[in-house]
Amino acid sequence: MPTIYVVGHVNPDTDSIASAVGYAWLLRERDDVQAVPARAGSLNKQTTWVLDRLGIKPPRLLTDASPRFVAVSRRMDTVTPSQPLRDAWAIANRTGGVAPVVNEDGTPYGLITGLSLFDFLGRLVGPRPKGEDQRICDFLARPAAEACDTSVPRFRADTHIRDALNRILREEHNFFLVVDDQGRYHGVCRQRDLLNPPRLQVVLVDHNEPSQAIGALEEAELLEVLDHHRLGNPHTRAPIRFTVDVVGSTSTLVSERIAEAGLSAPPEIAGLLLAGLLSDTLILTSPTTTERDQQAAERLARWAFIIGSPLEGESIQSFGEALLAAGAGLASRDPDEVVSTDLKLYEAGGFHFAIAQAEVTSLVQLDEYLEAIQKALDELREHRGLDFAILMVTDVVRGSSRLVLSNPPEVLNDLPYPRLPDGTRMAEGVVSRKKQLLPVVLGLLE
Ligand SMILES: [Mn+2]
Repeated sequence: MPTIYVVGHVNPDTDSIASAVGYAWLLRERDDVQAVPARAGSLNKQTTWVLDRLGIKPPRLLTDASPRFVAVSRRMDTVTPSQPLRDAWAIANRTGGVAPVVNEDGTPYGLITGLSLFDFLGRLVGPRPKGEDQRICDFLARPAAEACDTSVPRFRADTHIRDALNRILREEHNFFLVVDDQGRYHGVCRQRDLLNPPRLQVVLVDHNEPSQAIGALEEAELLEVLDHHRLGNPHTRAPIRFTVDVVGSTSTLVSERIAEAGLSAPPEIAGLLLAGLLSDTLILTSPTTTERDQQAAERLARWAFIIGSPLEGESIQSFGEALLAAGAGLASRDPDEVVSTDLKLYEAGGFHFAIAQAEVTSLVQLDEYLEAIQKALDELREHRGLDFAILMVTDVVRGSSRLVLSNPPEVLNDLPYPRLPDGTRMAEGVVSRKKQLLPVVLGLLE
């Protein structure tokens, strides 16, 4: 059964991780498929805190969808160089003609193939007709090493096939050895599998724009999208399940799907989904919050706060406040981290730009760090080749933001937020990048 990766956007936030974990759980539970959650980057402070609080392991890192050697490597049985050729023969009979020879330390010695065997026979018999008198059983008793092709190219399991394609095409070999990062035997792969590797099966949650997705998404087989953002979706070859709904979090959509299937999430997963929901909606106060988010929060709380669970004794409010506090603040993170942790890239009106968001419990904090943060934002813009960048510093307690801008184009002079003496802009009542700031910026650019 192929693995289905459920993955959120790059610079993952809590909703992105929670919905990946929750939806992968639902796919396994409801559809009996091998779905695993993945993350498209390193975890932020808030998500790290909540995973720790719930005792959930971070999902595996998946930064791109381009197939690697591991996808086509087959772990065939092996012989040591000193084992008799007879043993290799037995293996080759089962593998379709090849037998890997592996040293005692786990590194590959080489490969026995039909060609290497004929080569060995040729050397054994030689030009002397008498050589032909040898008995088959003597021949099979010789060490496997003697009939082995030691020039078979080796590739690391985590190497992208795409990057090795030129070499593969130039090589005369039909089989290649795959090794792990220590150079130890991992398996054998066939040339024809390398030329047509299986596509990674991917479900996207909490985003649908390729610019926010893992790399080489076009090389994946996209199965489904489950999201609550504006459309910017990639083309697909076949029809897929595509859900973009106007709710406060993707975790809300996942919890609705779980309920629709007549299931209830285990307390830890319910707690994580609740965290995703409360994080995205700032404890159900953001203007993105809908009636469905309220209902989903109550349902998730019912599943998550049961006696004996890690969140026993919590309420939606107490858990939400602890969650937001865990990710907030500028003091404990260096400025590069503040401007890049929750960063989204966009393209509009001929501009490439980024909007980052950082949460604080008081906007006064910004004054102390403004200079360093402005510098980090300028560097980020330059480094990524962007036309401009905006950092939203959001006060999650009072529900307002201040905007730090880097190289804003002239059209952004018309932003409807008063300019403060330090050059930042005060956006009263603005907490949502998606629903409040982004539409305003797009409106000015287009
Ligand atoms: Mn979200």
